[in-house]
Amino acid sequence: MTLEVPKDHPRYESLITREKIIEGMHQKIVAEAGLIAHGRGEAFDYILGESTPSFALHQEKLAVITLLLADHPIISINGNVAVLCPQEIVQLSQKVNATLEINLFYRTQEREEAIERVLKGAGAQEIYGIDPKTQESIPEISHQRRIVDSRGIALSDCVFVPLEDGDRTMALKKLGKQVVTVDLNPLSRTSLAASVSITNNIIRAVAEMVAFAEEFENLSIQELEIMKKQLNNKKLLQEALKFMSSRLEELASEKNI
Ligand code: PTJ
Repeated sequence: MTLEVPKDHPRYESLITREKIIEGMHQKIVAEAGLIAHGRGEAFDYILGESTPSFALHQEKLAVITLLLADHPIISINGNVAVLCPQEIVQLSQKVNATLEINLFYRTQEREEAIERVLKGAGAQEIYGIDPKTQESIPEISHQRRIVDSRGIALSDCVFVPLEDGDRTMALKKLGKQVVTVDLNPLSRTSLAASVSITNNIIRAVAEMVAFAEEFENLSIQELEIMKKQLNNKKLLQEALKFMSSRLEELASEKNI
């Protein structure tokens, strides 16, 4: 760790997370642009109040149900995700029966190997996306993320793509796949285009998704379908924006400033 963060610092958790991202960049896990993405996420988390509102719990439930109902779910991993919640994302993959696939925007072999080590260290058994023999290209995407695993994203009917750029979300949707995402910015192109958007910090979201997956593991397909019908992605995304806007109103009131 590059900075010794005092335990009594009022921003302790946030500073520790920031240090993890910086350290992850030095270890070639996180892309340089991952630091910029993290800062953008932090700003939205501030507006959210750095805790999980009830609408986000509903979004997470919908995401878990969608993954549980999928025939071939895949969880796409990038550098930020690998550093922020490695154990939780591996647990989630086991609970919803989804294989992990490393898929990078700023793709290098060094980064792929570093991320593979992190995931294996967190307990992952099988990891797609790193074997050149099983790679293929999605023509709808022009950048590095077009390279996917023929056993994984290429085949899947549902892809969980946390902290994603908008292009791939739209391309995956065009290919008929369901896309689940976590993005603190409810107005990002990914949040707007995904089949299920979670407006929450990935650190809280994935831990809460693991708990939902445990709660739902013995439910039948019919029971899951009934719960799914009661949750509406578009309405929940609207709730996210309304929540943020009313929190800003409240923070701007006389009693707070
Ligand atoms: O590891 P790579 O090479 O695949 O690159 C990963 C990044 C994140 C750099 C790449 O996907 C990228 O450039 O993403 P964007 O377009 O910056 O989008 C990242 C989104 O994630 C932004 O909308 C942020 O608000 C959001 N975000 C950042 N940190 C968090 C977050 N959302 C949830 N939790 C976070 N901790």
